[in-house]
Amino acid sequence: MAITSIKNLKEFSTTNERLEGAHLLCPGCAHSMIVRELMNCTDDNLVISSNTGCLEVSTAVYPYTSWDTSWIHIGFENAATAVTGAEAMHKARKRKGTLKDQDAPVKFVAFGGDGSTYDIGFQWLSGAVERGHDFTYICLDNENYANTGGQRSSATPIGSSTSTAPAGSHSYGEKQKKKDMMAIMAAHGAPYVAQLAPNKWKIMAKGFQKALETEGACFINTVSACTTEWKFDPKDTIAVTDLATDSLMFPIYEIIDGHELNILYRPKKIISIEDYLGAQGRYKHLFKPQYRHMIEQIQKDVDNYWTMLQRREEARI
Ligand SMILES: Cc1ncc(C[n+]2csc(CCOP(=O)(O)OP(=O)(O)O)c2C)c(N)n1
Ligand code: SF4
Ligand SMILES: [Mg+2]
Repeated sequence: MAITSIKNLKEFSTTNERLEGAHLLCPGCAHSMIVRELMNCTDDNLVISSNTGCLEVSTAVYPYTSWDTSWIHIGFENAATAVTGAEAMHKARKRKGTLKDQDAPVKFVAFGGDGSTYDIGFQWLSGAVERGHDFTYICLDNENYANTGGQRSSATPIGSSTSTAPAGSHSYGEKQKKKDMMAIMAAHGAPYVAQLAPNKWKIMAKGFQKALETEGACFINTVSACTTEWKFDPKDTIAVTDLATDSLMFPIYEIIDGHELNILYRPKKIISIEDYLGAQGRYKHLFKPQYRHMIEQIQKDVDNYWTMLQRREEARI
């Protein structure tokens, strides 16, 4: 694989412009940062699929497109299916010798939101990973169905207020805990699974490169801060993402071959979950006296998860 150098941010971020500006994502949306980072980390040809969601509707408004690469838009369920179909065809044509350039390196990548990844496209993603196609699936996890008005998904964290699980005088908002997609994908035996965040851009680029280099089905969950539904100022996207990684609400780690767990980022100073929640309007109600106990519960859950990750890393099982 032709890897782009990741020594210098300015150089890295301008080397390979394959997602053009003038798209219609909200100012401050992290989706485009993550997509651009993926495209900048390799010089290989890319075949990309995106299902319906904010990324797709905002980057392909007929007759325009922001995608300067092969790009397939497909139904909400099928980002994994579409790109793995292309991968299977490429493999077959390579075997038969019918490609125009037999040796041109090509990588296959699917982008899906959490609504499609954790819920509506889950079965298709599971099938594609189980079949072992050579592709990378990247979930843009903003913890809600943003494109259709901020409904809860199974990635929505407990205590968050959404349009279908609103907080009010009788409810603290979402009642279910977030689905552990990393564990589920690792349990498929995927050769490479990682959780990454755009504020830690070098770690993210290295993780993307590792996934692209690894043969087989790789899964990456990325934290994608959503200014509109998380309710913070668009200029604060990276600051809020810093709070997400440094409070360990989004720990950064990888799992190799379904079992070898490595923590990729250890905050110098772990900040309180209260600081992360307090920076976003979707958690505002938790600071009222009747719901403060939820902040303690969330902190406990985050602490327990971090302890589990550290034990698994140490155990080297
Ligand atoms: C089968 C199906 N169900 C529902 C929809 C409507 N729909 C389109 S985009 C969307 C929300 C997408 O949420 P997510 O996947 O999390 O991406 P985001 O917009 O948050 O980036 C929904 C529900 C659809 N297009 N197809
Ligand atoms: S609603 Fe959220 S995910 Fe959608 S474009 Fe705006 S900031 Fe991005
Ligand atoms: Mg979403």
